[in-house]
Amino acid sequence: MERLKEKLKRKIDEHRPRLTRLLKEHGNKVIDEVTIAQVIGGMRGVKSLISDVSYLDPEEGIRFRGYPLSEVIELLPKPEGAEMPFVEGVFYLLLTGDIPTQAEIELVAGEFNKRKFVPKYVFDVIRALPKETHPMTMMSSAILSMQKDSVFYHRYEAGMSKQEYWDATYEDALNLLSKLPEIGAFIYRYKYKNEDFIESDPYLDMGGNFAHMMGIAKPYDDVARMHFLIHSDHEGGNASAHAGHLTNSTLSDVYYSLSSMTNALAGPLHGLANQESLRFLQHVKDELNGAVPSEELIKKFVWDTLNSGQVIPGFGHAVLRKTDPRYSVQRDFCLSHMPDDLLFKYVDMLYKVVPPVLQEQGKAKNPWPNLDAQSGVIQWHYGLKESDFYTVLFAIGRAIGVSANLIWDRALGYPIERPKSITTDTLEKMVGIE
Ligand code: NMX
Ligand code: MLT
Repeated sequence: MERLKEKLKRKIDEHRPRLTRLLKEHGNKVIDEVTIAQVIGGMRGVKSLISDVSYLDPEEGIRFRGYPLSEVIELLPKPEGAEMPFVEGVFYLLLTGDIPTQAEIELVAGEFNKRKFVPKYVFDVIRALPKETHPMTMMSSAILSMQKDSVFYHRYEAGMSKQEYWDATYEDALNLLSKLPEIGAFIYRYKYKNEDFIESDPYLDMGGNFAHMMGIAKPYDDVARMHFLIHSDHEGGNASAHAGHLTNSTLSDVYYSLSSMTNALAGPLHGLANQESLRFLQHVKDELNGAVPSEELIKKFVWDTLNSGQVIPGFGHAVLRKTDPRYSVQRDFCLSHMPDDLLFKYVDMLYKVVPPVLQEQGKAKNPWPNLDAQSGVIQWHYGLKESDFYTVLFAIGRAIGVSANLIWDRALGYPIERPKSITTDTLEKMVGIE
């Protein structure tokens, strides 16, 4: 059986000539135009990045290596008795484009297992922060603290050839990915569970072990697998993936890059929307004294929020123009595992009420829910009530896709990212404003 790194090397060797040909024969072809609205408006929709790991279609949603989410869940091997696939298999698919066999997953799981020991100094860094520090700051600091162990950094210092960049990045990615669930669980038990830590279990898969270290019973192992899977990748332009890619493009290593990724994810318009969404739901529930929600009351609440100048967290998207399939996967899970959960009834009522209200308001280009509108309620149901921890779960998942991208970025030798900025004066001159 071909090992993951051997397979990757073969695929890299096969892919490189495709880029060489595109550059040599078609390098000057125009594929997009940029308007002033796009320059001022956060580069929305400008085709200026390349990633083969996943692609986001506005109507259909995300495809991992060409597979829609429903097929990813169906085709990837699962632990015995589980509904959701091995997280290790998600990494394998994103990295290679192939659906792994059970045996191939076991090899990857073995690789993760032997690298997952977290040095004590990392926990000391977390402990050195005030306990009220946001868990995302703890996560990012913990990641950054391990930078001194970067294989890429040390090999670069020793004069590594460009041809080896991807290999060193691969080593860093596996070393770091294997530790993230351990660090996440540590932060959780440190911050909210009186430092009552639970030892990692070397015989469990990544999702199963995370549930075990969090101290949450089944089916939370499947919740963890589903969560890491659906959050792993969303093509190259989203803020966290882009922040990771940009940092790595300077040949900063995976530690610096995933810390950047984590920092970008910590904003309320991006990953932190899962925390905000749960808080919004709780707020509505409190206002309604925990009653079963009525359409009229929720509608009034949504309008009040909009009229006070706030966004409805968990709704809208920069690219998607329909309900996020990642929302639907989670909704299906709720319908089969927790249909009577009161907070889920609120979520479902928001699904009914918010899109028409946003349409009537006429600002949001996409009135439909994104994945953040559904994720918190599942965590809440299984006892994870500390909503400020939710984005750490997003970060562990997102690191899988970003790492796969970084390895390919270095394999294909993508250069330092450096778009051009222009001044308002220049724009005004361009359009003839005196
Ligand atoms: N509630 C209220 N207003 C909204 C919403 C919303 N959910 N979504 C968009 N708008 C507004 C937006 O603020 C903007 O207003 P203004 O012109 O006053 O600046 C206007 O509609 C146009 O925005 P769009 O072009 O539709 O959205 P954009 O691409 O700029 O931003 C989001 C996309 C996702 C940042 C935006 O929809 C949003 O703020 N949603 C709520 C926060 C959220 O759920 N974020 C998570 C996204 C997924 N993720 O995990 O990253
Ligand atoms: C993501 O998963 O990164 C979000 O849906 C945001 C995006 O794609 O822009």
